[in-house]
Amino acid sequence: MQMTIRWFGSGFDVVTLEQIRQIPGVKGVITTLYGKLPGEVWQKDEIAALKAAVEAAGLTIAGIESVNIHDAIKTGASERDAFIENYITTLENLGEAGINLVCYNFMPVFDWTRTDLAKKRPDGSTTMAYDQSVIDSIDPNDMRSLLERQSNGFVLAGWEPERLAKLKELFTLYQDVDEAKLRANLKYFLESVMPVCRKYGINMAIHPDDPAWSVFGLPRIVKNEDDLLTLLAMVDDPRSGVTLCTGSLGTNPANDIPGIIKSLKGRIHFAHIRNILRTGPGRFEESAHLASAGSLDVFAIMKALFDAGFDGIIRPDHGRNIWGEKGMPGYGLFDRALGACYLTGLWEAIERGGK
Ligand code: DNO
Repeated sequence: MQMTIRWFGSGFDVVTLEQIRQIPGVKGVITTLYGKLPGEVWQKDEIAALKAAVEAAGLTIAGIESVNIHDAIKTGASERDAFIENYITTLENLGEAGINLVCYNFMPVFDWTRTDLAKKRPDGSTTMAYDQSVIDSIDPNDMRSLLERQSNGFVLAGWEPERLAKLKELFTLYQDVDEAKLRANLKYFLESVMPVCRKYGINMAIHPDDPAWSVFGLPRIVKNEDDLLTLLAMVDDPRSGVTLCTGSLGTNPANDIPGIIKSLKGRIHFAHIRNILRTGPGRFEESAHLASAGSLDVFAIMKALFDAGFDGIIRPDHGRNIWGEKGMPGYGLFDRALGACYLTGLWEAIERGGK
């Protein structure tokens, strides 16, 4: 198991590599070229500069989150082959640089969705929360302004303003895309990129839908164990795997995460571990990582990973905003550092306990 922290890059992240390096047990970062739009090629010199910055701080790049996928690929539009070519070139350039983990998602229009980015908790911290009744009562075109008002001036991961400026157009693009079509488009994409992944040993790790149900009537195909097993069988190559995101899958109480870990054995390339507190049907808020702080049994999750022989990359996921930090919602330093230590501690105890 390798513990990492997500870092958005100089100029985008207010958390520094120097701070990350001082978190016990963390030797690598999960990073990205944050300014890139889906569909653009990541050039070799840009990747080299990112790598040099991380390595100069005494860390390594453990993987990329995300190389985002252009909507033409997700919708199967006629320009998709050109964008897939670009994606392959990006993978080649990453592979040449020795980077071999790429997290991506296949969510239509919106990436992860929240309705409140700074919900006050009883202990005075703030956290991100979701309430389906808010989504049901607003026009999807208002989502952008709802989140931008609360984002402390940061661009949220996967919420590129350039794309969201064209929301109406995006919804039109997806109007004939149902789950079956989205799945077929994912298959087409994965089959196209597998040869380059095999060549460079790159693991593709799809991120589950967050929340794990349809939002604004859009199709969702990575919501539960059946979806995950279907997509793994559909392109049955060990290079095509999963990002086990507990906070996403855990939004649906029917998802038994330790059970899912067991059945995905060997195909989990990356794990995002965090806890959430379910506060009612279709409602949840992000809690501290501790098992006792939320609805997910984080100990049982780590134990299931250990028992499945997981030896991949983990990161703590969203943190609450604590100690007055002015951070990107979900991605401040303090609570994620606490999360990393807790998860590393659990792992150490499980590993030693087993001996
Ligand atoms: C949010 C993240 C997502 C995730 C992408 C993966 O915090 O979990 O933006 O990175 O869905 O492509």
